[in-house]
Amino acid sequence: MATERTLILVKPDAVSRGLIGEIVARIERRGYVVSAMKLMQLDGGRAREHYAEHKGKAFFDDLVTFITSAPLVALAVEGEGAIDGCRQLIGATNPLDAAPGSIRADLAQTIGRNLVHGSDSAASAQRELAIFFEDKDFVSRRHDLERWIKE
Ligand code: DAT
Ligand code: MG
Repeated sequence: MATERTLILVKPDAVSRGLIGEIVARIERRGYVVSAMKLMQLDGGRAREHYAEHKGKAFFDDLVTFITSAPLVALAVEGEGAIDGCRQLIGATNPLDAAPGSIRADLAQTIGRNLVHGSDSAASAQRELAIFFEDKDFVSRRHDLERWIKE
């Protein structure tokens, strides 16, 4: 296991529903730390880049329209195994398949409005973080992580 950095998006539906705090709180309660955070409205170009793996799928255009429709919050989140750990906190893509206690099971109803994005691998995290953040946007949370994690 190693400290990892992942991209989390509090998507427009979650921002609109006033769930920024609820979602960030769940991530922080797990012990992960936020090392960059931006409230922004995504442009189409960056949306298509972010969701490039889904290009050509039936839901792609709706996905891009939705993710650019209103503000979202992009976060860089760090911790031991944070990539898979955040996916676990978020839950399965379809809220009806998500484990009880996960964000999507507790707070969402449909796959098209499932509130949160989390990178699914180290390669995805690196690629996606670069779409939302520059190197200068990150702060060091190393001391906080070292204080709270023990193998
Ligand atoms: P995840 O967000 O769990 O990584 P994904 O990468 O497969 O899921 O898809 C990205 C987003 O696209 C997902 O959060 C919601 C939307 N989506 C995926 N499959 C869909 C479908 N069958 N119908 C409508 N939207 C879908
Ligand atoms: Mg995905």
